[in-house]
Amino acid sequence: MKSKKQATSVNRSENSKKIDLDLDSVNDASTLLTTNQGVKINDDQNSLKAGPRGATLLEDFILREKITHFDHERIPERIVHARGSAAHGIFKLYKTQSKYTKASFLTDTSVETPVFVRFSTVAGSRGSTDLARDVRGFAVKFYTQEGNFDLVGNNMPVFFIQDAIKFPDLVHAVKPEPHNEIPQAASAHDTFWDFISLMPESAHMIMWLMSDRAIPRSYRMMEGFGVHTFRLINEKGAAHFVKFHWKPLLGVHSLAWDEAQKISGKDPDFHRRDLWESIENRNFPEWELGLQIIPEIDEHKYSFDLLDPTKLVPEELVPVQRVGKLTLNRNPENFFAETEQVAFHVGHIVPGIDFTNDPLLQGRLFSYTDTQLIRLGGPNFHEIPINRPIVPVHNNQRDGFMRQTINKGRTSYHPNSLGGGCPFQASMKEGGFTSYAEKIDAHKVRERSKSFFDHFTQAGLFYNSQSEPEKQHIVDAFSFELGKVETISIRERMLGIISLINKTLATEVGYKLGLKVPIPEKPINKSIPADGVEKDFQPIESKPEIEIAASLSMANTVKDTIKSRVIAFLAADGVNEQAIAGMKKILEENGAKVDIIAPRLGRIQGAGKKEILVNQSFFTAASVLYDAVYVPGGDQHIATLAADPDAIHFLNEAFRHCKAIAFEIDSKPLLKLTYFGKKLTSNKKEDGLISSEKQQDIRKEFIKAISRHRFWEREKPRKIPA
Ligand code: HDD
Repeated sequence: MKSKKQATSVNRSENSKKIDLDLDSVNDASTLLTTNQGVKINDDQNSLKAGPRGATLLEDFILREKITHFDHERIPERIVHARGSAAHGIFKLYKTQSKYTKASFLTDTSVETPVFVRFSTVAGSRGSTDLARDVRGFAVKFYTQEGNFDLVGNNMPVFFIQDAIKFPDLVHAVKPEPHNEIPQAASAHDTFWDFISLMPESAHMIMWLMSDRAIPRSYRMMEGFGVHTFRLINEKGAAHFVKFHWKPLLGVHSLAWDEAQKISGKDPDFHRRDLWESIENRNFPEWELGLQIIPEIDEHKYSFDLLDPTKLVPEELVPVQRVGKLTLNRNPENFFAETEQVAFHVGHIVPGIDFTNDPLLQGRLFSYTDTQLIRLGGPNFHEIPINRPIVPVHNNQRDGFMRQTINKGRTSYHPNSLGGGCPFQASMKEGGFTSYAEKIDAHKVRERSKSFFDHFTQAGLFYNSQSEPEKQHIVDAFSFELGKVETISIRERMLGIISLINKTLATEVGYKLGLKVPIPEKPINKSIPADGVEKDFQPIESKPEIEIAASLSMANTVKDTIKSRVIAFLAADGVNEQAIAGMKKILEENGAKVDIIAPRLGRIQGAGKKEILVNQSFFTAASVLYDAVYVPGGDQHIATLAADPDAIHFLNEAFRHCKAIAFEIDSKPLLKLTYFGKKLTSNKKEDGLISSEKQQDIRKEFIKAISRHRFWEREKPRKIPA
């Protein structure tokens, strides 16, 4: 058998062409076609028939096997988070956390823990756009030396609901409406906002969903959150509360909503492609694992309840300690076998980590196994390669659909003597899992703690902590989403809820909807306390510890790198090739990628007669797929682009989406035709527009501008066409 990865030429039949095959895609050295039972197939062209013109015979096991397998190629997609992309990587700890936990991957700095990470949108189906306004799933499977630990989080630190019993309602409301299956991958419709406007506890999460966090630039530029409060347990059995965070080293960056909608048409795989290509180009995505540790004694210290998943712990109150690094360095070999079949579960924990009584978390502990049973067809999904732990599995579970393990011996029960007592229970010393012995002494009730009833304070904190452009984007998002709602009373009710979060926000959204802000309907929390008498609890208002949390605004994120940004160079015949070469070199040295975009593919000829390879044409590219634009000089090239409406549109759109644009002074005749060209004639400096006429070192200035990501202030006044 040839070694893996070795490329070879395989010539199978006399008249077949020689083709290069990567042996990874071939099951073994023999390339003969077989059935799934390994029987070699002699004829894959004709089914077995009673005579050349006769009926097909039921006996044809080869045909039946092939068709049956084909019929079952699709499995039920995930009910939520169906659209996802994933990658392999490693997690490396910086410093032992043994003070807080005994989990080996958080205590032993010599270990590299393999991981598999799946990012996703929530509402859309498998083939939907990556660019929906939506929460992003951020699920990490750590294959630790003590078994698998899954951190099944999102890119937002809070959730819509407080109790898992409402999850089916939430998902039914956000999915396409049941009568006509519209809209796909969008929350902008009546049933979603009907539900949300009646669920005041969703107020905080809705603010995140209406913020730019819901339209990330890249999976690589999102934060991740475990959302719930978990527990860390150390060797001595002492517990600390913990919130898990992922901090992207490239910073947290988003797109403009207009841009996201256009990308949905131009490249709906935008995030998937970005993740894939970054890894192929060895621009490995990186995050630091952050821990917010809270001593047990501080359980009731805050104005919010640590068990309430609609609340976050501001970093300003409890700093995030960065304890290790996650690097994604390998793309999956097979989308279905890995990305689709991976099964995450919040209940996959290892010794040293434990749950809290967060009622959303408690419900999730049931849901994730149950969903894999239907999705992956039975109880043996842990045997699928991507789900297998790297440590051995020994237990007395047997049989069931798709069982892979051939268990040997007579005993499948414990205790036994015939099997020598195997497998044995593991003592704590041997790493056996023991649950944290939390004291419980309570009545059995269907009730919610009153400490869960402040729904608006943190929603307001989030809004107050945003920069002006971020606030404006929230107004726009509400105006878009509620504008798509057909039932006026739902718009009005939601406007009432918004007014409880922030009055100015409600007035601005109301203006865009052409509605007066109503007196809000009193949101009511129904609850039946232990005495059995139904009571309505009014929302409470607690005094927040802080008025503004800088950590909640993306304006304060990392803005000092252009690593992996994609820059468009517009060019045509007669372009100044030195300008192209010089700018390209310095951008690439700083880690960016350059695409030369011209009116046609192939090669263009520079002013000095040098040939330049074109990467994209105006037919295949669009400004929304790029982070910044550069226009080199050259008279003939500028004249060609000035006569091309696609080139002008490209520039206008990049300007509208607040991107950095750099241009050489002789490109003026083209820029004069753009919307922003007028600004060039004035002496006023426009942030993010860099010209060799005004800036001394255009290359250095351009790099600085790209690393700022966007110049959102440019949206004022908001009258930019494109
Ligand atoms: Fe969930 C998938 C994250 C609440 C039930 N969830 C799923 C995935 C992520 C999350 C990232 C995709 C995993 C993957 O890539 O395969 N879910 C969350 C977060 C929640 C949350 C951060 C709140 C803090 N989920 C939640 C509740 C329930 C579920 C309350 C049910 C009671 N979630 C599911 C599920 C899914 C799922 C139906 C669908 C596919 C799957 O599990 O494997 O069981």
